[in-house]
Amino acid sequence: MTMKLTNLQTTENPDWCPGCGDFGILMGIKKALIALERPLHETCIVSGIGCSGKLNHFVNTYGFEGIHGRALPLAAAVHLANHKLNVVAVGGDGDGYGIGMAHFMHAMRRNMDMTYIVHNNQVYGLTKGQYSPTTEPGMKTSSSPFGAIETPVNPIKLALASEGISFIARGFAGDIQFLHDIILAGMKHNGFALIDVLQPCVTFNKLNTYEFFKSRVYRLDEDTTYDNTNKKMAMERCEEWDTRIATGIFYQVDTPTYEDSLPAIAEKPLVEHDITNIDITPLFKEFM
Ligand SMILES: Cc1ncc(C[n+]2csc(CCOP(=O)(O)OP(=O)(O)O)c2C)c(N)n1
Ligand code: SF4
Repeated sequence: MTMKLTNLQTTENPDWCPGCGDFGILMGIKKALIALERPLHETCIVSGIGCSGKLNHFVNTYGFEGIHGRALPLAAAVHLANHKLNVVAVGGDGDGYGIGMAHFMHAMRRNMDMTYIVHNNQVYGLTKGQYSPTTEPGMKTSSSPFGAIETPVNPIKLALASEGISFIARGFAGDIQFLHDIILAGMKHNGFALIDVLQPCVTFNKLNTYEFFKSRVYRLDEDTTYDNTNKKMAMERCEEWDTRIATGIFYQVDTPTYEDSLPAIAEKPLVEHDITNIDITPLFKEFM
């Protein structure tokens, strides 16, 4: 039986502001899950804290809302316990590129098979619009009343500079069909897939609006000269911002994953190991 959007509905309804880009990301994820054609109990969506962090309440899969900045280590734990699952981590730019930055760097170099979707609205949404690591210089927010003075993080550039990561993409919450294609490709990819999503925060970011992005975004897959195995080309495209902004898969390669080198899970996932005859009392004695 083909899955429908109604199968993904939960008893909770989003309390995001009307028009928030999070709705587009939610729909992109739901459509990708339908196209993936895997039973819903095989997906786990792990989140941090933020407006974005509530997303897993609204999708009828397994889910875990963790703590701010810690979506990736939690997702890694879920994945290592059962690496056959479709593990998706979600969070904001504050969550992933600020407080969770160290986890982001290490997750990329480990290349575990999971998908990381960042709702990049360039502000801290939930806590009322303070500037974030991706806020544009000069933007006035409650915590930068004279304009943000820091150089913003370019997540795509940072990912390209990291060794290990094998899938790097950018989507736009205002182009749900293409976002769905990118998310589906990320879920199908064997390795760590970063999907940075341009997500308008209609309440606190009056600069990076739908109009701002609509007049700039273009799709890399419509450019026949673009080669997404070429890092140098990707580096050039991710520098664009002022007049045009690339969306799509910047970089994708097939490289070994972290779990490929773990003998303990070579035969079957950790959760399927028989632990009935394992005595952990000596371990307790050692540590307690
Ligand atoms: C350790 C910790 N520090 C700070 C907070 C307060 N806090 C909650 S969400 C948030 C930022 C939210 O911004 P972002 O991660 O970009 O997500 P968004 O709400 O924009 O989706 C902060 C600072 C917290 N919950 N825990
Ligand atoms: S504050 Fe911004 S990010 Fe949060 S729900 Fe409202 S529009 Fe969306």
